[in-house]
Amino acid sequence: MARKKISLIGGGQIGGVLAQLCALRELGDVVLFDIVEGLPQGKMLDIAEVGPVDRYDVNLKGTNSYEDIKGSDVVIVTAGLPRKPGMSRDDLIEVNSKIMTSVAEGIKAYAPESIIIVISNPLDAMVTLCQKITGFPYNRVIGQAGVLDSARFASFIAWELGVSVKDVTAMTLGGHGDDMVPLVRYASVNGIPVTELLEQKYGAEKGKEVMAAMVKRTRGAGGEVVALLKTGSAFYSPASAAISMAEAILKDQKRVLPTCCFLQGEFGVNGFYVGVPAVLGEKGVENIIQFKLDAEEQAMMDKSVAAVKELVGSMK
Ligand code: TXD
Repeated sequence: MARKKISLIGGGQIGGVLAQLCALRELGDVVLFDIVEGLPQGKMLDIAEVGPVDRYDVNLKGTNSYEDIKGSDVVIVTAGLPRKPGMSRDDLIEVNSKIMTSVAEGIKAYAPESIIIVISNPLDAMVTLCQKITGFPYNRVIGQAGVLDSARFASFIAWELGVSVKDVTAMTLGGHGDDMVPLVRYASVNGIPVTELLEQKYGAEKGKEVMAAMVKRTRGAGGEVVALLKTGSAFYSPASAAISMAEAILKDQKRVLPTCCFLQGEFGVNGFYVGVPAVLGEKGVENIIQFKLDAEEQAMMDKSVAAVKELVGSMK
């Protein structure tokens, strides 16, 4: 069986980690594209040369030519500038829209059958623009934000309760912004509601305060890393998050993962990309999982969707 092919558009901080993770997991042959001469070629040579140690048999190629992405099954896009301290994700929209336009044109021309996972920020706007320019079906253009935001929420819960991260499930909905919706009611430790465990540990009121603090930290987690790094934003975590989505597609795993999908009525949203739980398989988004939100969750979701609509509306 022929190996799958993954192309990574953007060979910066996240792109380099994506390339190494693809190799380590032997997901397929990997092409790393960037506009900077030598950058993708150098990173791919570096990863390739340690193959005997990390024991992966995949072809790794760095390039400055879109020609090389031909035949890609999955394309992951990180091209774009990251935030600096004090910047919001939305501050990137103008410069990254220009970059995304050229990237989407390149993918449309050379990998018209691929499934695209967008990472570039502001995510909800960039995935919208990517789909518009490529004209690909909505199920083949998705965004990565929710897997990362949900992982952050789950980590904070695991650290607070002193349990393994392997046993916490937690999910966020909505946009990849300060209004994202960490779903408190559905957070669990092997099915046991986190709210119940917090109440046992702290009592009802304090338990609610501790949860509220974790929700707040989840919403601000990207900014917390940016403030510490000072030179850019998180890159290990978004790379791993995107790889979990790529792997679900490449191996047709039918994973249910929080995914920035184009909604056509789901959760009362029509015509916008928003983070929701989706079944990811060989066709990309194969189903969107819907479920009832309570009044408080619906209000938060509406607020987050309104922020997405405003952001997308601000794109020229
Ligand atoms: O989870 C998420 N969705 C977010 C995404 C989490 C963290 C960071 N998020 C965003 O990803 C971040 O705000 C940026 O918009 C992207 C990429 O972040 P990264 O940290 O990888 O940025 P770098 O290191 O600056 O890399 C960007 C690369 C760089 O090498 C540029 O030369 C390249 O993009 N670039 C281009 N590649 C192709 N085509 C064009 N036009 C282009 N312009 C720049």
